[in-house]
Amino acid sequence: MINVITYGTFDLIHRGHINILKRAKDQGDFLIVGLSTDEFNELKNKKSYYTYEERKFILESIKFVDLVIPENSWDQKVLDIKKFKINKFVMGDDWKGKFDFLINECQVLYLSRTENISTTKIKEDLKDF
Ligand code: C2G
Repeated sequence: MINVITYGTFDLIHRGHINILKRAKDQGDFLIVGLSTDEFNELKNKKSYYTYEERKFILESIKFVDLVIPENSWDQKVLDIKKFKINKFVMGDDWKGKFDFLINECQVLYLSRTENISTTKIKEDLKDF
């Protein structure tokens, strides 16, 4: 049983999010998503349209996702990896290198981001809609 984990805000779910979730799940058997809480989003200087509960509800309905846990801080990843016996940590390659310190705990994979889509782009495009 290969356990995979990834983290993010996943606001206004789009094909870029689905792509990373699908490919993360393809890396193993069980995918855990550390979902940024509204409070942690503030620390990330991110404001999400949907609340944590709404984003959690949406993520839990995605077939690639097996478990959603709250992401409250930058420092919880090592504990999460130990707690959930994680074998692979996956992030989009906009984070390349940023989580290499996890290499002592599990495999660290950065997968290519999906081009031409982002929550920011969606918000911008909707302004002119
Ligand atoms: N992503 C992607 N392609 C896009 C947009 C996002 O592959 N076009 C990926 C990101 O690389 C990330 C995941 O989708 O791996 C979630 O993206 P965000 O919700 O923007 O998450 P982020 O703010 O990067 O938070 O501790 C890690 C942070 O919580 C990551």
